[in-house]
Amino acid sequence: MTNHHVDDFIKRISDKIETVSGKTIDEASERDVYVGVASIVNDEIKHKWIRTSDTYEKEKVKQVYYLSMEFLVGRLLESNLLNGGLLDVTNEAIKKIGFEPKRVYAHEHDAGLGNGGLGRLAACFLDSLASLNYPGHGCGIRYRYGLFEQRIIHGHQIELPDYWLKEDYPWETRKGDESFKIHFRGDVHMHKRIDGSLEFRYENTDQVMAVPYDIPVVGYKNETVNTLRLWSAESITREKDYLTSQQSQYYHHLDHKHSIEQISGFLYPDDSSYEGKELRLKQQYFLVSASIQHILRQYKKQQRGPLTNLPEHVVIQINDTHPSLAIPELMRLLMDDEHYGWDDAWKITNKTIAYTNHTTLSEALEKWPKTMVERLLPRIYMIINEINERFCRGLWFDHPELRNVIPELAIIADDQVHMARLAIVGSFSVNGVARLHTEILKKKEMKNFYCLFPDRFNNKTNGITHRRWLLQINRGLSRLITEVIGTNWIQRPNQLISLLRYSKDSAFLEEVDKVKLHNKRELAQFIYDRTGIAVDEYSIFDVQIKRLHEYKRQLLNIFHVIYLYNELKDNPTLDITPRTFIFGAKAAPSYHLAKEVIKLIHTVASLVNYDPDIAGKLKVVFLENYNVSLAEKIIPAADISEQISTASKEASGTGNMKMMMNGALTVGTMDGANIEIRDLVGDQHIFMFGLTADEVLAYYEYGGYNARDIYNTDERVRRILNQLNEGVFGSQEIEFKDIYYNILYHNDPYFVLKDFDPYIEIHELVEQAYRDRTTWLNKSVTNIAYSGKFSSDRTIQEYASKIWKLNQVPINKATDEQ
Ligand code: 26Q
Repeated sequence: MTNHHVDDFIKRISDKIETVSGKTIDEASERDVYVGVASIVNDEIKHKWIRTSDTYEKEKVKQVYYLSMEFLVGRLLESNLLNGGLLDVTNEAIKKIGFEPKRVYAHEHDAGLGNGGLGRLAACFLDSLASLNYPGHGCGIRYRYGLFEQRIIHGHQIELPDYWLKEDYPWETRKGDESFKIHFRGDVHMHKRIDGSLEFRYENTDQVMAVPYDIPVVGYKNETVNTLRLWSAESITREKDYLTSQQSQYYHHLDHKHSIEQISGFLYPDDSSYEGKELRLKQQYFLVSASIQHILRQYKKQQRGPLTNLPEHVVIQINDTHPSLAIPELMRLLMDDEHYGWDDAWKITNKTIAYTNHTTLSEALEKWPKTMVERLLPRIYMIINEINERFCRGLWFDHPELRNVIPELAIIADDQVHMARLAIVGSFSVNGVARLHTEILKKKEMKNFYCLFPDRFNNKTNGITHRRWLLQINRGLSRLITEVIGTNWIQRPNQLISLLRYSKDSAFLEEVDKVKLHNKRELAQFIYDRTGIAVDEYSIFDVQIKRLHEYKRQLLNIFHVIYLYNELKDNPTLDITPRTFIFGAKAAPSYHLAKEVIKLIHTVASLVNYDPDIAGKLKVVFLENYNVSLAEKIIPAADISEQISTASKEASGTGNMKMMMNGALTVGTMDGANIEIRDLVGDQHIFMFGLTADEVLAYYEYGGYNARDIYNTDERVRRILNQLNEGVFGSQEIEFKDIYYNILYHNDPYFVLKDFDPYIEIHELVEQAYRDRTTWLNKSVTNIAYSGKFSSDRTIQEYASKIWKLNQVPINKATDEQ
């Protein structure tokens, strides 16, 4: 970085601050600098953004629309600077004017428009699409409140609203003139047209405006800027309607306006057990109707020919079943507005929509009461009904062997609309998100559908953007990698494999060790600032960060901690490698047991952290409000990545990939993408343990295993469970009877006790391995080297070539005349 460059940039920042904040650079606050830099980035992006959409439009290229109820984008300034090639110069400039870059970037509110894996995946996909020059856009909802903010008070989770828009959000542009009307409820009237075809008219509907807010998605050092379009619900009522109406109607109007704005009011927290809330269904239809109307209007405006050609120009990927109403909505628009007959409309729809499944948990599958759908979306219900009738009729006549399972396949059955079934029947591709997950879908969960449509099912193992999750958050490691293998890996993450040549190079390993230590030191400081807990930077940083759910088994992790604590209490001179257990997890507000586990982690923490017998050998840290920004701080410092879900339950996992890429070693079950990580690195570079998916599924077939047997025979387990039941943790009357009962009286549905012994054993191997620095670092580097496969660039390439049939469309650089 030349000084010249940096000084020019400082000039730019100070000019910006003058115009935007009306201050000189000397008067500027940290926030002024943030606002100024963000505005500079917007200036840089503007032309590229316009040129990108012009190019797609003029060249009539095929485009993908990624429909998702969630986009967990996190902060955007630093990643936009990185992708725009401005990060280094900005960092230098900010430092030179006396500010700390990280603190400046932290002024951006972390956009939490997602729950976890599924929402973050959508954000990573957008980054890869733009970076690989693919014409692809996101469509989502501009929730006024993102996922709740978590506070911990006396070990209890408290939820606070996340009003992320309270300060100006610099990345969005409102496009009022591109709004659409969305209809709910009302009556459907049928008329015969002169040509004999049927016409449907809707009357007395509730109308809502969907107003788009666009966010630019900046490609990495290219000219592409794609769009994330988030819809906001607004009332159609204007001020003058208040005037003309009677006074007594005033509050009625306000009330109405308020209920409409509720549609994009807040993001529903995922408790992985499905609950049919009408407002959620409204949100889903709102997203889908606005997005499909937008897609069709673009198509027509660009004169791409008759809509029968739609599948050659557009592909719509639906992120889980949440946007699966896209299927009947596209049918509705094609038939009612464009006057296509059923068969043509069905062909178009079926060739345009593709569906990604993210779960096999049966309790999480979406189902809506048919009466609710019928009342809220009468025309949509008619169409779903027709899809169902035609599908079931086809089954009856063409597949006599399936006649007795029709109730399990029917889209409408037992008074409910089964969204996964609708999604499979209405789309041309159904994909799982890791190899094992897809196999389970094909062989178990969706077996009959797989028999019917074998060609539809395919796997697309998840990925993460290595730009954010390595290049941006771990500058030290990235620099080191580039020093030995050059910069190619940044564009071609698979080239990280070249690191294998250095995996036994002691000078290199030493540098890797230093970087990790540095990252751990920074995290240790952060932990101290936030919690007052002093952790040993030489201890093993053992990390489990993810939503709290029984199947993810944070409980197994904390049982391990209690076990070690008991061991140390029995024998205080025990020579163990010091460990720091780090947790981050939000529990769904209504998920009682999950909240109990949070309380347990805190109780164990307060016991362990201050016990003189433990002498700092164990520390337990729970970092509150786990979100994208917190993940960015923790992941570069992780030594151990805990991926310990009950086998068969975690569709893929993506935190496993993020930590692997940052040199952490995985302690994991044979579940989700862990298996693919193991296949790459080999057994000697990963710590796998526990039941396999086949074993778990076999147990379930026979009603589970006997948890009490383990309680009776394993005294370590008995001791822990009794401690939960009797409340020995601390002097408080804190006890954890609900957890105790769930395990012993509900027969340990997630096999915590069954996997306890192998888990303890594997951790003993971890401890031994950690003591041998060279071998450990070799494992760590081996993991980094193989992590390139888990770049979402690879995932997106696979979607693009196998499902979407999409071409890369590089955007030309602006010429001087333009
Ligand atoms: C449904 C109905 C009502 C309210 C909320 C929801 C809801 C919201 C979000 C249901 C599920 C989700 C999110 C699911 C999710 O994140 N699944 C994860 O997806 C990742 C990306 O594919 C996988 O890596 C994880 O294994 C999977 O658990």
